[in-house]
Amino acid sequence: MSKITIPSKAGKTGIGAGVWNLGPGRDPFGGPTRKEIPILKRIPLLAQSGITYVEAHDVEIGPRDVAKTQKLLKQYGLKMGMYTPSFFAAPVFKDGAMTSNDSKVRKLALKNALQAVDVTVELGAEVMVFWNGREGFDFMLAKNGQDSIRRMIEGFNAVGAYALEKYGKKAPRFAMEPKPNEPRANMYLSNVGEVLYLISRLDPAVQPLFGVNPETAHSRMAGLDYVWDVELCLEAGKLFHIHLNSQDTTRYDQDLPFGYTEPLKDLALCVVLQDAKWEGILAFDVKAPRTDAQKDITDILTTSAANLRRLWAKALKVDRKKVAAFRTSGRYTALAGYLAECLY
Ligand code: GCO
Ligand code: MN
Repeated sequence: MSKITIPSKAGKTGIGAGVWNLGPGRDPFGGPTRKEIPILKRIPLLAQSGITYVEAHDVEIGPRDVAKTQKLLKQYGLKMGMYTPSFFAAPVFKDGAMTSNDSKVRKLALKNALQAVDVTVELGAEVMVFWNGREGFDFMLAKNGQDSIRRMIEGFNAVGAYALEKYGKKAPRFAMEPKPNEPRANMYLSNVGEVLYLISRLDPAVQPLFGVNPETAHSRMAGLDYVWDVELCLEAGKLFHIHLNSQDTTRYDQDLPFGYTEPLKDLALCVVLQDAKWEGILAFDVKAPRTDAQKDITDILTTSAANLRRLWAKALKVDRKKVAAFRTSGRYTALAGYLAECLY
C-alpha cells in the first residue's frame, strides 16, 4: 500500500503510528493471543498499512538498533516521527522514574532520558515524548507530592539543558503526554492543564522545548473533552504532537481505532486542527485487539486511517460561516444538527 496522506493539511500530511500498536494481544488477564512480531519486523507492516512516521520506545528500538532501523526506514520510505524513553516497563521503574522515592532510580531515569535524546536525534525524529507511565501513586502519602513536582521540574530542566547544550537549534522538542490513571491509581501529569503548569515552572531557557502530546482517549478517561484539551494546547502554543484513538467512556485504556466511538467529536477535532493550520504529525496510538487474528493485525491502523481521512474530508466541508452564525445567534442545538448533517 502506498502512503496514506491527509488532504489539504498544513505541514506534514503523512500519518504516524507506534511499533507497539502491533503487539501480540496481551492484557492483564491473559497472555498473548498472537505470535509476537519482532519489533523491527513491524516496520514493514507499518509501511504496508500506509503509515509514514514510525514511533518507538527505547525498550523497543535501543541505541544498538539505530543503524538497522535507519536502513529499514530508508528501505520502506518511512521516517521516524517520535521516540520515547520507557519510564514504565522495567521493574526498576515500578514506582516511577523521575518521581521515584529512590534517588538511584531517579538518576537512572535521567540517564535513560538523555540517551533517548541522542537516539531521537540519530533517528531523525523531531519530537521526543515523555509519557507519565508509572509517575504517580497508588497509596496515600506514599510520596510527597510537592517533592514529586519539584523532582519532575528538576528532571525536565536537566533534559532540556542537555539537549540545548549538545544540539542547540537542532534539539528535539519534548512533548509530555498526560494520562489520569493506569498503570497507577493516580498519575502525576494527569491532564493537559497539569502539563502546562509543569512547563510554566521550568527554567525559561528550556521552556520553549517543552510542549504537550494530548491523547484523545486519555482525556476521555479523565472524563474531559479532548477537543477542548487540544484547543488549550493550541492557545498555549504547546501542541507538539498528538495521539489519536478512541475510548468508551472513562473505563480502562482501550486504544480503539480513531473515529470509532465519538465520530462527531472527532469531526469537531478535525475542524479545530484545520483552523489552527496545525503542521505536526497526526499519529495513532491504538492497539491491535486481543481478538484480532495475526493476519488481521494491521486492521486497527487501516481502519483508523480510513476514518481519519473520511472525517478530515468532511471537516474541510464544514461551513465555518455557518458555525460562526450559529455561535452569534446562540443556536447551539441547531449547530449540533448542522455538524451531524455534515457527518451523516
Ligand atoms: C498508554 C500510552 C502509551 C504512550 C507511549 C508513548 O499506554 O497509555 O498511550 O502508549 O503513548 O508509551 O509514550
Ligand atoms: Mn499515547
